[in-house]
Amino acid sequence: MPETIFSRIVRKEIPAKIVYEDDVSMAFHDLNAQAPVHVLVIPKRQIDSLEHATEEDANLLGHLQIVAQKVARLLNIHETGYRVVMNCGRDGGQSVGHIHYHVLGGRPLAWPPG
Ligand code: DGP
Repeated sequence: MPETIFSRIVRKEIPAKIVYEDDVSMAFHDLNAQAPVHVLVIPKRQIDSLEHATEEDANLLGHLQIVAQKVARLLNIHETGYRVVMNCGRDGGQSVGHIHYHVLGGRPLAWPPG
């Protein structure tokens, strides 16, 4: 599995605007923000895609969702609402091969997505 830019962000070799970090996860602002709040929540350990996650990753994936909730509260979008989404594979629009949830908010978000 080739390493991505996200592993370098985890090791703090390249800068990111980090909003939350713990032993197993990190959350930082997306470089290409699609909403007033757009944060990525990632595991520090690389899993390249949801398609390759296993039952052993279930606790970690659940943890990332709770981190997404923390991020929403930290950035004060928890009352207006937000979206937590993970892109998977080509048609899902995934461009970085290190699993991540997008936390989007700060404006009304259209549904269905494009
Ligand atoms: P996805 O397309 O779902 O794989 O989302 C990848 C996101 O990662 C995309 O919204 C842009 C963001 N991104 C890519 N490279 C960097 C980077 O070096 N730093 C930050 N902060 N975000 C990045």
